[in-house]
Amino acid sequence: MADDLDANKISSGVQEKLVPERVVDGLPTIYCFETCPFCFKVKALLGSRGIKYSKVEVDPTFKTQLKWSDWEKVPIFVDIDGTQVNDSNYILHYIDSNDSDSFPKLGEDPEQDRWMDFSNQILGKSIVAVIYTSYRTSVQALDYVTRVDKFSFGSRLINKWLGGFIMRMVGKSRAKMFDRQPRENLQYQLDVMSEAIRGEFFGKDEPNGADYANFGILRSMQGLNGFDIVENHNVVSGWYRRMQKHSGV
Ligand SMILES: N[C@@H](CCC(=O)N[C@@H](CS)C(=O)NCC(=O)O)C(=O)O
Repeated sequence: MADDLDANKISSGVQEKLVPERVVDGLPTIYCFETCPFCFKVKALLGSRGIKYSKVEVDPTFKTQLKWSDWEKVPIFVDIDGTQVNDSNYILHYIDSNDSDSFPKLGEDPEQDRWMDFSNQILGKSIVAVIYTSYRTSVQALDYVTRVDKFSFGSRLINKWLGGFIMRMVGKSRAKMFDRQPRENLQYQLDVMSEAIRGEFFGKDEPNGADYANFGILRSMQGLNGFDIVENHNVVSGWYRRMQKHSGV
């Protein structure tokens, strides 16, 4: 029972307990890693709505800046009244419903829900399989990540090599989830996804939750191994550019 209660405490979505002391400079605050795909989703939505926010960059090794939270992943969103929201797709819904309420809520539109799930369950895993497809590309990616994320100088080198090794293992396990080879699989998943981009966006004339969710995932790949697949895709490349313009991210 105590375990159940503990498990409930660290759930996705809006948390009961307010944490106003975690608001920085009186602005909505996002706790993130600079290169995290799930964080890009949230930054894209905030950017496209012109919402000013504070950003706390979490140190990926020790996650010191998250010690106050039972939820130990990024992103965490803290609204100006101290409302804590965990998990990227829930955060997108929370921000939208408090802003222009312009995309369907969770459970209102099965298509949007499906493609938001796709961003985490399929697309996120597909890009990992491509980025970390060999030791060379893994160390390259970790070199970038450890430069951009808030790694301490001392932990940079070890994270680059050890992280490169670990992520190569993760890449292998992600690749096993799919029948196709990593590059072909990503191309295939983009083909599948592009059938849902009806008009300019998933949300037709304006982006909805599925647009931010999938764009965020792909945005984290920019500059890394395999991004050429996105850039050269006949439908996704145009959509990606529209989302980038829309969000400024
Ligand atoms: N389902 C979560 C996944 C978040 C997630 O896995 N974030 C990673 C960073 S990209 C993380 O915080 N990893 C650290 C950890 O799990 O300890 C979401 O969509 O927000």
